[in-house]
Amino acid sequence: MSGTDTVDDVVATIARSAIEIRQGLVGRRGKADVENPSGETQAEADIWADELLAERLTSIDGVAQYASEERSEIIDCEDEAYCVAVDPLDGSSNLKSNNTMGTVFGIYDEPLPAPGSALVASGWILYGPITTMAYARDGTVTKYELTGGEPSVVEEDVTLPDDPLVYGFGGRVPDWPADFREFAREIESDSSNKLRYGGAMIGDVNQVLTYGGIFAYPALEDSPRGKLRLQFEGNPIAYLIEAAGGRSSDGSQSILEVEPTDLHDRVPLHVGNAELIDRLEDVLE
Ligand code: FBP
Repeated sequence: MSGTDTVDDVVATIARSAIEIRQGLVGRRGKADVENPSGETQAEADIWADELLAERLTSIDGVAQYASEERSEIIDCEDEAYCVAVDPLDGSSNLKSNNTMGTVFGIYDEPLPAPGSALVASGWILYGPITTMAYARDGTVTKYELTGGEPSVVEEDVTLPDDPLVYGFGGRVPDWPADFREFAREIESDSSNKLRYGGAMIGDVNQVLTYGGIFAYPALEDSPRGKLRLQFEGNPIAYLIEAAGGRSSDGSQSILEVEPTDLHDRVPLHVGNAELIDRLEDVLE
């Protein structure tokens, strides 16, 4: 991870910056009184982490574009190769209560907005009791622990466990469409499944990667595209979960097949063990 090509340089830079981002959260837990392009009030830390990553990633040779959930416009660079999309702080509303958060990144080889099929690598940092990174490239997933020095590998060829254990579904239950509610009831009524929902997608998806299961932020009655953003959250998560042997779906197809129309498009997101996503698609048909 010391940097042999642009993709390695991007990932090494994000991994190094994550340690600083974690430390820099202290003193930046307040609201910034500004809205992001999706209309959500930003935390001071959202803006700070975005600026830090923008400055570092746009100065890497071979980075053509930087885009973030926290800014409306893409930053274009002079180089032409890879386009980096990040959610600098996923789940930043958890800052107030001091619960889990993450940083999500996707590295595309097409100009943004791009479909997930244009991803060459993706990953997430999890700010939990320790800082870890899950990283997918070339169809394999590796988990690292980050301490500030060289990332140390804790697990290679990570795959979802065969027997699913956990589930977490976002959005208010009364806002779920009837078919999703039916699917959720089916999952809940299986006594081998346990609820895990922490309000930061990365924390919840990381539980699925670790224990097997399903995470969804589905379409809602008054928001048919759900809440999560395709470029910054949906695609990177789907790419990694699929590389780990799982499936992703927007309800009818892999999230990686969804054609974007706008940088800040949302997508109904369902990821997890293939058999659960198959069942979900049957119910949502
Ligand atoms: P932010 O990145 O803006 O915090 O939003 C994304 C997110 O926080 C996800 O991480 C999480 O799954 C979801 O929103 C939680 O939403 P809700 O508060 O509706 O449960």
